[in-house]
Amino acid sequence: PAPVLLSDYQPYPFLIEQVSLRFALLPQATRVSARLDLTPNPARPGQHDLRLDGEGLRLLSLRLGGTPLECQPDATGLTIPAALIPAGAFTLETEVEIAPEGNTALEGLYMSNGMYCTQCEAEGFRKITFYPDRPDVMARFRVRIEADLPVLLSNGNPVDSGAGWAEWDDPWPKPAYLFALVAGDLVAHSAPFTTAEGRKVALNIWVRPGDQDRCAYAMDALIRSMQWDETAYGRAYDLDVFNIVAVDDFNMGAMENKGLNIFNSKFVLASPETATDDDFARIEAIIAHEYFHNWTGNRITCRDWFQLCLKEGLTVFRDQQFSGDMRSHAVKRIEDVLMLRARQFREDQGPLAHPVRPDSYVEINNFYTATIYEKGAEVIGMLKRLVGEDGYKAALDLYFTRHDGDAATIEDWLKVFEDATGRDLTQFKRWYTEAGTPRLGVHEAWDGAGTYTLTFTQTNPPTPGQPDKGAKVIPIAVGLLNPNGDEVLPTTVLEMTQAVQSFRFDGLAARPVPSILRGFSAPVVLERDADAAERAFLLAHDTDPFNRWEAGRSLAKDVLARMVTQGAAPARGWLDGLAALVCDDSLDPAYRALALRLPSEDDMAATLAAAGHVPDPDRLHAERRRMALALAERLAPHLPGLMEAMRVTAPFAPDATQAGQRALFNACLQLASRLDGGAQARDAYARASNMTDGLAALVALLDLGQGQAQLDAFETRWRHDRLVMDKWFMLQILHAAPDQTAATVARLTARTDFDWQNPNRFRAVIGALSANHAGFHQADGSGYRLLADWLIRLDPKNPQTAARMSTAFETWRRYDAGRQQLIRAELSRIAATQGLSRDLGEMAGRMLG
Ligand code: HT7
Ligand code: ZN
Repeated sequence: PAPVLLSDYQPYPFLIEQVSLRFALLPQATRVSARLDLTPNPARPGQHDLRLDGEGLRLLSLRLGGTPLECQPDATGLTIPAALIPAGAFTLETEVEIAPEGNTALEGLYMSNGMYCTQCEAEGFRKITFYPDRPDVMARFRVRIEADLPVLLSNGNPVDSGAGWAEWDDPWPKPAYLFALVAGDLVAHSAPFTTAEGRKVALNIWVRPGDQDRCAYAMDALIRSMQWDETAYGRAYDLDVFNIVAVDDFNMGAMENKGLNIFNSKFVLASPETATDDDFARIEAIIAHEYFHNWTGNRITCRDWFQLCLKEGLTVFRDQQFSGDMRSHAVKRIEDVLMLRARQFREDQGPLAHPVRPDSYVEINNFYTATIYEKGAEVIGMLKRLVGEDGYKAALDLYFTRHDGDAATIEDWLKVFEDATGRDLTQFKRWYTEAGTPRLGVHEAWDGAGTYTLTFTQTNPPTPGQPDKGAKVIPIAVGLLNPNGDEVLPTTVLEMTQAVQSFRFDGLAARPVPSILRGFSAPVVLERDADAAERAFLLAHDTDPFNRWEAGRSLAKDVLARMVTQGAAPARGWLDGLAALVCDDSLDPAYRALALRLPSEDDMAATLAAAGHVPDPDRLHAERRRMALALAERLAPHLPGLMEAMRVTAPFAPDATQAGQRALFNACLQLASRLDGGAQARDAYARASNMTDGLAALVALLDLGQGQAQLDAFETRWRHDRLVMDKWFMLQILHAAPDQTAATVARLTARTDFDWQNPNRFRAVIGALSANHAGFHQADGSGYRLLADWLIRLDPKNPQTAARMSTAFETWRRYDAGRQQLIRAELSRIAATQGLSRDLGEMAGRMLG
């Protein structure tokens, strides 16, 4: 298929004043009647055909201005010739039939456990009715739902209802991708909320009967999100109801439909027995993210899908700020950077690299990526660092007043910053238009007489379709420490705009130790050949918590790299430095737990490849285990005391304090298990009263090649709980020995409860296969073959999920010729599959290059 190009954008020739929809819901034959009130769009003068998108719709009737019209749709929509269209305002009425029960792609109107639900972003509305399915067409929607079901929901405010029907009206014009409908046998967990403007809002979380006692945390997170957006951004909610529905079959995390958010049940339902601390934190973040979209995405939406980062980057940035405020900014920043490096840097370094604002796509669903979301958020973080708190606030206030009700662009976004702060952002815009992770080299000079100079060199590597790039604006936050560890220059943001640029610091008493890129002030790879002593010094003294952690991290990566490439022993300096940090009671336990986390095998493979080595996954796996053992031995004298101090005795609370204590306790348990043959982990599993502790103990056992009895007990207890069983499936694969991974997947996929058409179950199993680095990359190609087999099987049912999961292959260039050939063969086999979807076809094609 031909790509869609940003440069081809033209406004839609018609405006839609009002949409009236009527749904008569039946699993095999739902009738959708639509009435569109149209007028010509003054932004596109002249006579135009009326083109409506529509896919898989059986057209039953069509009327233009009340008169029946004979007009046959094609495979992608319906065209009404310009000659038939009256001047001025007119109406178009259609009636179509669709079959939600057979919709396994989970786009458009589909069914999940007897419940009707919708997913319209990005282009799902065209599977519901004929419509201009593009985000710049914004209209008011009125919806009538008819079904023999107790709960009938749509966007906006409820108007009226009776037995078997309900009507909804959304006063806010919106694009079709924000349309939603839910109908089912549901129960609500409800709470009232009054906005700062005095509006009384009914909050409801709708779930299947029996799940209502697992909604309290999501509701609490929603209320905190609503309050936070009022105080942090001055944004209040704008309808009388806010509904959230939990759905078991869902392609992504959640969807911000106006007034009717639809969530993957995994990101709503939680109790201490069923959800881990990480689950609670993720629920909080996703509830906040979807709620924040009400302003950044819904009130101000995107002109076209190339502008996706306008809403996603900004909303991720806002949810990151929120989570930092709710928990710990330092821990949140480290977690966000770990994720950015694991997912976005990996994307930027491979065949799928694309700019934060791409300029072409084949299938838009393939562009809901870490680059759009996470790098999109980083770019906003840089803007904020450059213009300061006040400039950021002024720009955001201007954005909301100037663009409320608009379908906006990245140019609009940058213009509000320019207008609010007087800055020229022409060069900064390259962050949006150029792909790739800049590499930042550092050279230091000390003149012996008080002047210290840092010279930075940026290189912007080529990416697919973008061989040459200009210099970027890079905010480099720097601090200087003197040799006794005192800070002589507090954090200062240097603004790099040239390819090579020097910054001078005068009046220093001694040669300082630099702390560069504090808080990870820009999404770049810092290439600094600091020696181990300097890193150990920063690990002990840096006042910037991110860079302190980063010093330990880079030390650990150096140590592991030397173990892998030179057969070195785990370095004493790293072990001692880490031990001192972990035993420092003045530090947040969550932070200490993060410091104990070893670099992942995937991260190490990327690092080794960037340094010119060919990573050997088996060796990496073995050396990482040896590293963990050395750490366990070094910390052995401290582990009992640490575990005692971190033991939570109070009743379970999913807050940051308790979660931090559990994280450090369980990190220590993990290490202790390497020394005691699993005795403490067995005991911890037997005593665990919450999922966090239970799973941590189970993982410790699985890593020792034990835990079968515990897995069996777990299964017996949770076999009827889908979400909990997803964890059971996933853990066994994630922690399988490399040569056992494919066999474990084969055993688990043969079970009758491997419901592969449920995206959560599919991701739990097949996603875990590719996340087990050494297992996936077995030299015999068994991991690659298994993944390809399952993608080919899933694709006809659910192309979106199949395409997303194919990204496991994106790193193929890192590995040896044998593995490269095996992966390419699997990608070619996928690409050659008859009837392959546009989604998976595009991904396979791009990865093959
Ligand atoms: N805006 C949403 C992105 C999305 C999506 C969600 C669920 C299923 C399919 C989807 N396609 C795109 C979610 C978000 O970013 O908040
Ligand atoms: Zn989003």
